Amino acid sequence: MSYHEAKLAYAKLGVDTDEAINKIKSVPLSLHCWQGDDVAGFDQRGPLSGGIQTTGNYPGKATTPEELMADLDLAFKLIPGKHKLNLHASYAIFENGEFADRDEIQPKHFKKWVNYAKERGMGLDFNPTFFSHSMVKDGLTLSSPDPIIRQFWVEHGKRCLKISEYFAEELGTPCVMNIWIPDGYKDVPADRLSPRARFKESLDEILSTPYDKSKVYVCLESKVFGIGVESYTVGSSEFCMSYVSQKGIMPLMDNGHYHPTEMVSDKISAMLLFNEKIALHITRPVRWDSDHVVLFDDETKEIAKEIVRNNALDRIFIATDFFDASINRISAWVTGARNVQKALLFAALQPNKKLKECQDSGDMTALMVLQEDLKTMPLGDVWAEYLNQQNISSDYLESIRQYEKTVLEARA
Ligand code: RNT
Ligand code: ZN
Repeated sequence: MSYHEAKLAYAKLGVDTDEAINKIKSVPLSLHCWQGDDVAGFDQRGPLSGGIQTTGNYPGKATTPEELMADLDLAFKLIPGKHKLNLHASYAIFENGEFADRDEIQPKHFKKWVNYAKERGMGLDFNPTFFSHSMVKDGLTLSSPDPIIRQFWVEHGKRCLKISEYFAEELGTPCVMNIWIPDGYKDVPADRLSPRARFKESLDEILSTPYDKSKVYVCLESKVFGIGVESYTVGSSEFCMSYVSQKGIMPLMDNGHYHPTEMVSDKISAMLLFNEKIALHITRPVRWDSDHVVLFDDETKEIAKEIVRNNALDRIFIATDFFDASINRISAWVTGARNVQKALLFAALQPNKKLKECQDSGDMTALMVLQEDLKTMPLGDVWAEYLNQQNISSDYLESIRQYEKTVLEARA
């Protein structure tokens, strides 16, 4: 089918394909830097910790800032649209033998990233890194009973607020700063209250740092469990939801962070009624929070539908969060990000008014028939047209293979 025919087919349902393309073409995604190097970062050499895991050993992973930047460039080139880059504090860049620990990092350690972003006209988002570090004691950071540990991480959080503000000021785009801590227990704890009370106090302390709320949007990411942290997670959903609403900061929902039958797509509408803005980590949990590359699957589509049909594109910060070390990492970025975009386009192509009328008139029969029909509508042709308009080829494997041969394979 051609775009013209697809346009006619959608028009029969009352859907304008040009309008749909226009709606999604300027939606910025926050692309996570950590797919490029298996969440290693540049500030320490220890293993990845905190209950998250990368598996695989695909050759050519980025091990220096220059390599990561080059890989990101290719990914951004192959992803349509204009996006933000999402950095973790562990990606600080130290020069001339200098080093600053997490409780000492400063904006200057991210100057190269700011330059990178400036040169490409993109914004930056940020994340304090509360994992993969020797000051994580017994798996705990902000909730540790040890005041020295807690203080170290509170200071880290405060410094990250300053760095986020620096990003926003330098780039003229607000910076979303997401707080996620890995704290929890492998086995049944004796006291579930005190760690949460300490987490709350630590967060209060971090947020007592003055920062410009119009420039930095702080959010808090909840989680149900992690590897080695199966029985108890300090930053549970209830904790985080309650905390953000009390403090007027943003909730962040990662769709790998709930029980497998619980769906983030179903939570979005509820959160929109009580929060001006919300943030998402789009990932693909396979049986657990495995952070597989995002596919064009049912839940990704359902999440996109909730964003688009509730007119929430400007109220929801969409970030990607996955890390697969078993395939070409640039391809992982591009596949995952394109699938989020494709899902948004799919959502923008729904005859939402018609569907809603079926629901409101109680005609669930027609609703089911129509929803099933929509699954085989010519989305692919509209997607191809969108890529075409953006001057982007639908085939990205070739360019990635080329880069793999010339650049990745040359890396030791
Ligand atoms: C972990 C969280 C968190 C991390 C990143 C690296 O389960 O999803 O968002 O993936 O901060
Ligand atoms: Zn996440």
